[in-house]
Formats: sequence, structure tokens, C-alpha cells
Amino acid sequence: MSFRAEEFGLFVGGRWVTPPSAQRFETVNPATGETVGSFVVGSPDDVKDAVAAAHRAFPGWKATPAPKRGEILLEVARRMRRAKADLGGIVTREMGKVIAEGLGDVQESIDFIEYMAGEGRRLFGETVPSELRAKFCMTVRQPKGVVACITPWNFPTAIPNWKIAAALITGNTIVFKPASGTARCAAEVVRIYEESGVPPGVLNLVTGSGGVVGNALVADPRVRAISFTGGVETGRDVYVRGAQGLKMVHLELGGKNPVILMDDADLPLALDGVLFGAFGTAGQRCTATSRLIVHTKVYDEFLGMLTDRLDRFTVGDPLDPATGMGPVASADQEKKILGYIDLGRTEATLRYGGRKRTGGIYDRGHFLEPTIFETRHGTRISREEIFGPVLSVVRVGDYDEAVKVANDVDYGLSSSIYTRDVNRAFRAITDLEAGITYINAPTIGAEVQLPFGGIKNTGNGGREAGSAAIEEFTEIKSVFVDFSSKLQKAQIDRESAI
Ligand code: TXE
Repeated sequence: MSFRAEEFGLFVGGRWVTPPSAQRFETVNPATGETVGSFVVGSPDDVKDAVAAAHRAFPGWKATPAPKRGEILLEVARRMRRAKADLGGIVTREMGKVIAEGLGDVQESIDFIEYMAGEGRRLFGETVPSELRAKFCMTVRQPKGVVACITPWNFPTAIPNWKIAAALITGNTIVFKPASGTARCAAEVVRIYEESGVPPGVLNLVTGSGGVVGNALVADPRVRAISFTGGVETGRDVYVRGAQGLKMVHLELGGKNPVILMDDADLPLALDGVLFGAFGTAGQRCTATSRLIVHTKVYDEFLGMLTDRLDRFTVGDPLDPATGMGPVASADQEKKILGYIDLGRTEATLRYGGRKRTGGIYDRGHFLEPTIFETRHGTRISREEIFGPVLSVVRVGDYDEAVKVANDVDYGLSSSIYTRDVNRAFRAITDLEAGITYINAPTIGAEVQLPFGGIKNTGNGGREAGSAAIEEFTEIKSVFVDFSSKLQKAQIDRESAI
């Protein structure tokens, strides 16, 4: 596919606009250093304009029948499917994940948009009996109003679409603020919604820094809900500031996700899973397998299998379908991950990798080796989110110890156990403290029709995707219809039961 860098404005009130005195920033390909796009550094005034446009568009969008909103989403999905090859290529060029995963990012978007389009004909409420005669009780769902969608760079189309499609089907209008590093993916996504017939003002895009654009969005009283995915510290800050305005703040934050490998595990199956979980997307998934907790009976054998396989694992051009792992997403990511690798050398035993790749194509980008540390539980590398291709391996003596280690971190997003013992598998479903548990599969691989999210520092109790996405973006109204033509008093009018 041919590719060229492009310049984008902000998308406000249905038009691409470049404010007269706007400054610009560029995104770059982390594999080559080439420019991917140029974008406006949004200001607080730009945020005001975008929120005003969303606020104006809200009554009309709220009044649009939800099945009609669904038809527009189906058109978005159709167009995204047609654009999948190009858009997947842009994901890979801008973020660095290998092309199969770039295409997977877009496919996840399509799947979720289609799923949400169907919600346009559901959006279920409840009907419940009344305690009084000739009275009807039900709940209906209503949109919240203007919502802010603030997203990270690691799933540059899927995470925005998880938020945008759910917010739109439920009748909200949106100001979308993407991570700066993947602004091209964001702009391409918005362009598809525009071309699919989303009315002006219903979806607005403001690029720019989190500190300026993000802060202004969180502070604006017209923004009634904030859906945020990103780092824990930023999320905490958004939560606290959103609370000042009594806004609903939905947070999806980090993870330190364990795979438990029991002595009865299918080791070749686990090998494929651990490789994919730990080094897919160069470990930059919030559900990445960053800890491997191994029963002592299979520890040496499995580590041998893992390192043998890594000897044949390729790091390189992410557009080449044969590549196992591309670059990490940015210079900042590289620096942070190498910092953790240095730390790991002081507190654990480096078993594999640990270096930045250099020479040839590697000198143009941010290529790191898949890295494995053997460590005792409790070291910083085994507890903190590194968000890179670094796997900490911990040896344990039995199931109870494995679960104790798995649960003893501040996060609780995803978890996994490999075992052939069905009783133990079901115990793990109960015992593992996480929002997601996989049996005989790695910690990654969410499907859009299930809720997604976690406990502890991973979030603040909500879930995205699946039917939970509807909860995130709606208010519930309780409705009482009295057709008795007289004043009836709940709790006060009492009839004899017999
Ligand atoms: O996240 P940030 P970044 C983790 C991971 C990673 C770290 C930092 O550990 O290394 O977070 O990544 C916007 N008010 N995850 O820098 O800074 C920001 O512009 C409002 C886990 O991407 O949290 C971006 O759009 N918004 C994660 C978004 O918030 C603000 C995926 C996320 O940025 C803001 C990615 C502010 N004050 C990173 N400051 C996961 N769990 O999936 C920044 N932003």
C-alpha cells in the first residue's frame, strides 16, 4: 500500500479546522523515524469550541431513534472494513505493532462497532410490577450528554472505538482527545465516522497535550462523563479533578498480569501462549503477560523451551509479516523500559535479552530484545507495570503459593492458569483477583462482547465493552405510569393480602 504523511486540523462541529495561530506537532514511525502526520496543538479555547459544538448537537442526536444511530454505526463498520488494510498499515507505522496486530486492532474496532450497532435495537430497560393497581413501572436508558473520550497509544483504533461507538449508540455527543503519539490513527477513525453520516458536532476531535487539552476537558462543566484509558497516575489525577465537577469518571488503567503454569500444564500450548502474551505488541498491552509463575517441577524444562524458542524469534520491520516483534512505540517508551531492565539487572537474574538492538535498520528505530528475568516475588520488576517486552519469571512450590504471588500486586486486570485439572481451573476462577481470567490461554485476547476491566489499581469499578459499555454511557430513568385516574399512594395505601 502507498503511504504518505498528511496534515490534519481539529474536527469541530463537523468541519476540519486549523485555528489561525495554531502550533503543530508530528507523529513519527517508531521503526524508521519517518513522519506519519502533522496535527494541531489544541488550546483551551479549542476545547471550549469543541464542547460547545457537542453541546449544541446533543438534543438532536438524543432525539434520533437508537436504531437509526445503529444504522450509521453499521455504515462506519462497513467503511472501516473496506479501509482495514490501509488503516492497519497506519497503526503499524505510527505505533510499531506488527502488521497482523495492526490489522487486529482495526478488526477489533469493526467487531465492536457492529456489536454496538445491534444495541441500537436493544438498549434494554426493565419492566417491574407495581405494588398498586392500574400502575405500570419501567426503566428507560438515557444518554449522559457530552462525554470526553481520552485514549492511549497502544490500541490506537480499538480503544477509541470502544468508547466512541458505545457513547454514540446511547445518544451521547463526544469530544475525543487521543494520545499524541497516535494522532493519525485517531484522525483516520474520525474521518470514517464523518464520511458515514455522523451529524456535525456529534463527534469532535481535539489533538494536543494531556496537560492542556485533557485538563480543559475534565474541567468543563458541560462535560458530564469522562472515559479514560491510560496510566495510573494520570487516571488518578483525572478522577480527582473530575470528582470536583461530580462527573462520572470511568478509568481503565494498568496491569501486572500473571500466567500461572502448573506441573500438569500442556507445556507446548503454554509456550505459544506465553510468547504471544508477553511479547505481542512488544509487551505494550494493559493485559500483557508480564509475570510467569511456574511450578518448580516444570520450571527448568519450561524456561529452556522458552529461551530456545526466543532464539528463533525475529525482532524487526513490523510491516514484514514474518516479524515476531516490532519496535516499542516511542523514544520515551524505550527509555522507560531500558530503565527497568537496568533495575532488573540489580535485583534479579537476567536470563534472556536485555539490550537495545543496534546496527542496520535497528539504528533508525526503537528496537529492544525480548527480555526475561528470573526473580523472586517482591522485586520492583515483578510488581510494577513496565509496559514493554520484559517478562519476570517466579518459581513456586504449589498452587496456593502461585495464587498468593499472583494476587500480591497493586493491579488486577487479567490473569491466566495453565492446568489440565478441571477442579483447579475452577478454583483459580474464584481465587485470582482480576477482572479477567483465562484458562489454558494467555492473558491477552479480549473479545468485544464481554466486559473488560479490572480491580484494585486497574480502575475504579466500571467495565468497558460487552453489555457493560451501555452502563458506562447511560443514565437510568425510573418511570411510573398511573392509569387508575386517582391518586394512589405507595407505601400508604394498603390492601389486605387476602
Ligand atoms: O499514558 P497517559 P501514556 C500506562 C503504561 C504507560 C503509561 C504512560 O504504563 O507506560 O501508562 O502512557 C492524556 N488530563 N498505559 O503516556 O499519560 C494523554 O494525552 C487529561 C496503560 O500514554 O496516562 C493520553 O491521551 N488527560 C494503558 C491519555 O491521557 C491527560 C495504555 C493517556 O496518557 C492528562 C497506555 C491530564 N492531565 C498506557 N495527561 C492501558 N492500561 O491500556 C495526559 N492525558
